[in-house]
Amino acid sequence: MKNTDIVFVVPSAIPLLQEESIGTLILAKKLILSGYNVQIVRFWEIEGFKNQYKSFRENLISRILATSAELVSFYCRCTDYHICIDIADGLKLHAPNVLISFGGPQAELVAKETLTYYPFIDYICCSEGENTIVPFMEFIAGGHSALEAKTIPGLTFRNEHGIIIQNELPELLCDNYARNFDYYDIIPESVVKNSYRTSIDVGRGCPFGCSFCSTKTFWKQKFRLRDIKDMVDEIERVVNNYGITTFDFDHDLFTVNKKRVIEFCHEIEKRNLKIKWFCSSRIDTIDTEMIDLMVQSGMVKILFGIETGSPRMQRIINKNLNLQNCSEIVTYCVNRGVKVLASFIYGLPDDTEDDFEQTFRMIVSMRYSGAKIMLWLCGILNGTALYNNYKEKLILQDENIKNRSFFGYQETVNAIVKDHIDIFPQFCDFHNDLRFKLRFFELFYSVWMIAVPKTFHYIANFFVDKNIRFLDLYYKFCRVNSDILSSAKYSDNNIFWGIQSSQIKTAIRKLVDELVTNESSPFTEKEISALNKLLALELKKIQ
Ligand code: B12
Ligand code: SF4
Repeated sequence: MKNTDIVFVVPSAIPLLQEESIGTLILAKKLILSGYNVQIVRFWEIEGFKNQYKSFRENLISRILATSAELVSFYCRCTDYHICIDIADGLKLHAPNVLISFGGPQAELVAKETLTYYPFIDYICCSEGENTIVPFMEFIAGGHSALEAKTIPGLTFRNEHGIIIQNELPELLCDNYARNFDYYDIIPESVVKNSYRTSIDVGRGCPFGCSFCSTKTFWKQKFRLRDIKDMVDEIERVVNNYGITTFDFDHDLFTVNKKRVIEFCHEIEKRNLKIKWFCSSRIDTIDTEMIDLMVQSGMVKILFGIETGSPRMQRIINKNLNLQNCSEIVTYCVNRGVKVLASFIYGLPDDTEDDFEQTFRMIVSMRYSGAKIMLWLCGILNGTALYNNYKEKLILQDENIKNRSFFGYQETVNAIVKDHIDIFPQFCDFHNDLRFKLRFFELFYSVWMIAVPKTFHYIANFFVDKNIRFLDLYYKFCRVNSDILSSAKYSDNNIFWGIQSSQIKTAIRKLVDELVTNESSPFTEKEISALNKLLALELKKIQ
């Protein structure tokens, strides 16, 4: 190829391997092997990133223009979609002849709407690109006529009459797919040098159908696990060439096929690879035999999406986990020395207080079994059943854009969100009494279970014994601390939401005082003294 170049723009926030976009690296390398000139521009490379949006935007546009590329491809996730759109707009203004394409998990889910709303975006590349990236580049290099565009699977484009055409999606890679190339040579050397862990593509697609999940839609619920030998070859190469021995497996559900997971573990052991690895799983696709082998072959961390402790809600969100097995599996992993991340969603549309009480109790019991809890306020994503049911009820608040996006509140960029909330549901809220009441739940969790875990454990055990609702403890916390909570602001790197440690201590103290001094307090004098002792010790440790 002579002059045609492509620039991939990726929203990697930190110069570390685990932030690299593997999909982009694979596509970039494929193009290089086919003779194209490729550059990858990462957000973190650009001055102004994260703190000065306007100069970041200008600098990024200048950086892209300096490459004189014919095609600029943005990797799009929901959280930065408005940013990608805003930058594409500025880019087209500076260089009307540059072609702009969007790819990645968010772009496909709103492909038609995106081309309808934004004339400056030329193409959306849907689905996985391994088999379409080279034909797409050939098409661009050959003069990009709409007639040829029809032949590229997964492409969404405007034809010569301006009508938006969506080609059929490409056939997805087969199960057991292999890759006969390495892409580490196109990652900046400093990124590789400074990283001790990396992500690795081990397969794609989850066969389940949870109502809140958009990855199952993007990967078409087609489960694939990479060829075992090919995967372990890659791991071995990375260990030998770069000295990196910790791997995050990029798969929504690594453990679907027991036989092949076992095969993988044996292969790692056979080659005597001393690695540490992390994967995502479901409680009902794993058993103790698998866990033993996984631990032997280096698994040190595992994520279980449990979402809700209510069997009723398990059915409603179509997760359908048998909750009886949850604590057993989590405890087994913890006892084997594995770090367990147990993920829960709160503020789900159909959650009742009874449902949430069950979730709350499960969170507490898992936390004290040794799992690390991940809490997510239910967000609504395109491509989900939840979106289909709630799209008419979405409400946008500036505060939400701020909380959930890379750059905080930006007047101009947020106008993009406000104009078309149908493609930005993740920034929206919906009316729901319980969800509103639970708006301080993450803060409560951090304050109690992280800052004073022993005190909380004491109270929790007491509540279980006396059959008192955990939720009432949370409500009480909110009531006695309404002054502090009203000033709480979400802050990215502060688990306490911008509240000062002196306020945290006061908030904790106030609740305990309320619990023990109240006339109807269920605690005896002896229990109060034990509780105060514990609390005093833990409060001392808060800086
Ligand atoms: C690893 C990972 C990360 C890594 C690195 C991500 C990265 N730079 O790629 C880290 C940990 C940094 C990360 C962060 C986040 N992530 Co993430 N992440 C993933 C994960 C698990 C794997 C991504 C991956 O490598 N997939 C495998 C590769 C091969 O696929 P791919 O990247 O999609 O690329 C293929 C296609 O998209 C396509 N393609 C892409 N570009 C192009 C371009 C062209 C021209 C063509 C033809 C094709 C094409 O072809 C590629 C090859 O097949 C996915 C889940 C998943 N299973 O995909 C979530 C996922 C992408 N993440 C997601 C989210 C929401 C986030 C966060 C916003 C989470 C959060 N709330 O903080 C943050 C972002 C942080 C921020 N502040 O913005 C969501 C996105 C949802 C959406 N609708 O957009 C996903 C889908 C998970 C989910 N919850 O559903 N993430
Ligand atoms: S949430 Fe997990 S189990 Fe459910 S569909 Fe998504 S990836 Fe699959």
